[in-house]
Amino acid sequence: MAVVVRPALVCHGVRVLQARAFSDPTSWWTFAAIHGFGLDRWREVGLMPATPPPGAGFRNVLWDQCQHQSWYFLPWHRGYVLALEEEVRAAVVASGGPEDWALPYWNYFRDPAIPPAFTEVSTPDGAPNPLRVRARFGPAGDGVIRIPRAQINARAMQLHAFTGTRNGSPGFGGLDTGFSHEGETSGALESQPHNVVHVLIGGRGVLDGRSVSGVMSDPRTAGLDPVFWLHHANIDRMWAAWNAAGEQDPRGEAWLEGPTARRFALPRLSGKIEEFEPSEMRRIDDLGYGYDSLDVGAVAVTTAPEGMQRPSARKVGQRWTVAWNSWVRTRSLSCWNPVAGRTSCGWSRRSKRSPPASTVGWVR
Ligand SMILES: [Cu+2]
Repeated sequence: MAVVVRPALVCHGVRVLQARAFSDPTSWWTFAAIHGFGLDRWREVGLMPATPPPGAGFRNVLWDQCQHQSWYFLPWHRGYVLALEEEVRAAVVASGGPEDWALPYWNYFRDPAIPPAFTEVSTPDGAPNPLRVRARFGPAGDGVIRIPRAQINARAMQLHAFTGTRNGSPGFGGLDTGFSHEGETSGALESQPHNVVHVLIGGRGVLDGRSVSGVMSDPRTAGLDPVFWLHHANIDRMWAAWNAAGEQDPRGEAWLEGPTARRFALPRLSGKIEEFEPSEMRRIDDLGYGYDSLDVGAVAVTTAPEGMQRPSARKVGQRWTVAWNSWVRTRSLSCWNPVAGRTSCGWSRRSKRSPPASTVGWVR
């Protein structure tokens, strides 16, 4: 069964989250701050909400968590995308949308241009388009978002080791680190295409007479741009494709259980802030979703495409309407319980620990 996902529903979901106060753990603003926060940067790009931010206790648990230059990059971002996705889905379902709504992914190897849904100034009803961000400048700084094919590659897919070494390959997934909000060496997939696409989308340009870095160019602001989530869905898909080709994630406790200095924590539909660890993020089947295709679509991939295809029997297709482009991401329903209105997947719940806060930069 193919389900057409109308962009209006996506806009609606984003609008619902954006209408929530900054102090709400499930607001758009909180999700962005979970990735990273910088007051000056949020102001500079014109996206600081008018509502007051939450208190320090809440900020210390949730904000500034994104894992970069680390072997936790992939599992942390998988959990992060899932948590936002379930919030948006709840808003979509509440408005009469499909219960199996899932985030689309943007495969820029196949479709270099951002879809019009993300660039139009207003939605068909004349209201401002919540999928558009003004400080999204693109490779030439002129607001045209096209990923030059020559500047991205998927060579990471050829690596067999997940974990990198300090003097050798960075590995598919990155170096063995503790909690790493910033660091020195990105894993191969994190470098290419992840970091490169961030900077190509965000770029640098002029906003209200000032030269500023784009929202997507900086981890402190990236989560504010709705296209962030489609980019990360594609990175998540590439990890799933790498596993589907038979490659193995780390098996030691240090990776499986996550960092001890600060635990990963996300707001869930339950209304609680729940901790999670990489061991829970290994298998997308167990998490209740899949992709319509695990073909990365990049020439550099040497793995046989048919070896990367997954069985599609239990998948439910989802598709943007043609006018709003045609990326597809599919999701099975094994974890989604529409009656309870929440997922039944069990993420671990642990006691809170105290965190440090810092910032990172992809800005060049
Ligand atoms: Cu990212």
